Amino acid sequence: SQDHGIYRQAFTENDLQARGWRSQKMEEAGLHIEVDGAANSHGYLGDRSKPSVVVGSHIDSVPAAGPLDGTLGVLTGLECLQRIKEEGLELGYPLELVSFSDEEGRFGGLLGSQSFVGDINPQRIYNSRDLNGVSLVDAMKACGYDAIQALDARRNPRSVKSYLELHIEQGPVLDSLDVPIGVVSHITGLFKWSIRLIGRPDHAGTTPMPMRADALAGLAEFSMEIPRVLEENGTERSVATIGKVDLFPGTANTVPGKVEFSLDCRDTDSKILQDLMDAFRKALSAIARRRDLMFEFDVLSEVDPVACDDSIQAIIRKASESVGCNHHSMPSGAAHDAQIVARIAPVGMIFVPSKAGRSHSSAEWTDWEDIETGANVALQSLLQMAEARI
Ligand code: HGY
Ligand code: MN
Ligand code: MN
Repeated sequence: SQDHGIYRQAFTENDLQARGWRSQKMEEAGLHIEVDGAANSHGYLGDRSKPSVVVGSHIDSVPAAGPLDGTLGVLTGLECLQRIKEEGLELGYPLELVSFSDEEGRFGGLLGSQSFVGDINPQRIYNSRDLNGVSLVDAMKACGYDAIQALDARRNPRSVKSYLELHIEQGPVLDSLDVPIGVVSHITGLFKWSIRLIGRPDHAGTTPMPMRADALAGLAEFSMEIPRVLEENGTERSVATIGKVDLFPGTANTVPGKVEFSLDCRDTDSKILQDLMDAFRKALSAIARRRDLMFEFDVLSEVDPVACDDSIQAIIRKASESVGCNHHSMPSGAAHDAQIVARIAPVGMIFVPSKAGRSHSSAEWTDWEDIETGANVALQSLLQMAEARI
């Protein structure tokens, strides 16, 4: 693409191709492969009569993405299992690589891991549509999957011992500290809404300003309210983003009768998130009243913040020291499959630095030696978590 970004959104042709390549690499690594009803791909190593130590992430991307978000965790996980198999190491617990479907939220968000923990229902499956109106059912069907089977992807919690995810930081902290390993303490919560402000389409030339019900003017005012709402109800970690806007009818000489836009809001504290939801709803209703607009919104995703497991954090710190590198404890401002898996098992996350903190952009980059360090820390951590006999 001309922006040099990657377009591997869930259940697109690009995703399907990447899935094929990934399965081939998992086969070559000698893993036993299974694909569940949510099209999560699993690669097993060891005696499955015991609960698995799972290592995972996702290969689907946002539009115009970089090369590493998600994919780095799946491929370093694959590399670790391949090495462990080649060395013939004896494992106390089986290892399981999982590549989750639609982490990025073409259809709401974290679909694969939510299916894995049994957190989805037929209504979510049948109602999910992407921002262009394509249904999850149709998109999965085009890739050869039957969406309703996602209900069968639910794992017996007793079959998962623990979970580890290596991921790029996607922020500037490690790069600015020049520290190669982040030990994630907790993962942010979020809510994602699709909001509609509905006014009245009118002639741009004949309608006097005070008589307009201009939906875009309402959005502009709401966007300017965000800093105040965060200041009054949030913390220094709170963030809110309007990432996508559609105007209707979208012509130069018509007053916009309707706008549809996304709101993504995050914080690591559930109570704060609740306060921010209430405050944004109040702001929207005040603007709608003042401007003779109607407003409605759909909740696309609500994800609780989670704390990572202390003992896995300690394992990651020890693994970093065993490979002779510094580490830094930090929260994650991005959402991850790990926070969903945390509902059924203890989880840990390893961050590697993102150059200048860039991500969800073709500027996303991590130096090779940082990738190698991260993979080695993941390998040592997995050996500890699976109680390998070395
Ligand atoms: O939006 C996120 O935090 C993640 O990249 N899906
Ligand atoms: Mn990701
Ligand atoms: Mn992402």
